[in-house]
Amino acid sequence: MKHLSGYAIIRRHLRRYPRSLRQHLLKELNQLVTYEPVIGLMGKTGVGKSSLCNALFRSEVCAVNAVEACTRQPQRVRLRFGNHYLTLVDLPGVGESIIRDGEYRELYQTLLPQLDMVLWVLKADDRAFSVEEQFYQDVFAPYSGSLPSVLWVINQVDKTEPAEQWNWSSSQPSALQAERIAQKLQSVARQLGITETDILPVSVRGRYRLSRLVESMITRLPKQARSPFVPHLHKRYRTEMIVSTASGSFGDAVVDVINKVIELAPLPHMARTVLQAATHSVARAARSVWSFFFG
Ligand SMILES: Nc1nc2c(ncn2[C@@H]2O[C@H](COP(=O)(O)OP(=O)(O)O)[C@@H](O)[C@H]2O)c(=O)[nH]1
Ligand SMILES: [Mg+2]
Repeated sequence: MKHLSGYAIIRRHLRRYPRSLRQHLLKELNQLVTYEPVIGLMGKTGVGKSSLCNALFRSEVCAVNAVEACTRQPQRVRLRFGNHYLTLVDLPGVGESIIRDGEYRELYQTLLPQLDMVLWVLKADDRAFSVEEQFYQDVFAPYSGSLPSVLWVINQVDKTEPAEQWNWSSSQPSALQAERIAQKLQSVARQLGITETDILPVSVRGRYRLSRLVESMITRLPKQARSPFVPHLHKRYRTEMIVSTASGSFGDAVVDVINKVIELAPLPHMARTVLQAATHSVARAARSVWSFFFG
């Protein structure tokens, strides 16, 4: 129902458009609204991937095809909220004791292009990340395509020594812990050859910097994936920043779609100019009905 009102408002803005063009536009718009983001999860067993997803997402988990035991195929979980879907792919390989040379390269060659982004989760109390480093160098670095954005998450920073100093009531590390977390970040960046801005220290159990994580995720997601990502978040993470980033990107995507459709349509020059001039009012309408679709 909510979606219908959103479409009704947009349809009204499109009433001067030629019929065929209007239908084409509504179809493209529907694709923007129903786009299903796909997020890859990397990280050894026990780092907290499942805990993190449970902390961020409110959606119910949909049934997925039963996965055979011992499969090397990625495990997929599909989340649904209303008409919105989000797929989480648990990526296999990292942390397995024996990785035969090149075993995963081919699999990732087909997997990586399907992903909108990758969350690569590490554990703060791990001393070194040689397994991750090796996997990253062997599988991600040789990938011949444009890599999806990778956001590195150092989870469980509440365990940073002296662990008893963690302040559970304010969800904050002590000054000493904070200093060591910053050092950890630097050493991870150095070891993996990545920039510190791509690494985020969090604690799922300590509810530490999860909002920051969600904000980093939304700016790393491709534009068309941002709005459909939002309905799956718990309410506390649907902040003003998240909503304005997502709705702004939705408006941009609508402008792109309108321009593309007008460009392709067989229209007299005059009509094209008139429609192009109206693009921004349609995009403004699209932004204003954002909450009908994604709120
Ligand atoms: N101390 C602490 N424990 C955590 C944190 N996040 C997850 N855990 C625990 O780590 C264990 C493994 O978590 P899980 O989500 O199953 O990891 P996964 O194998 O990566 O999916 C569980 O016992 C969690 O309760 C955290 O931030 N701090
Ligand atoms: Mg798990």
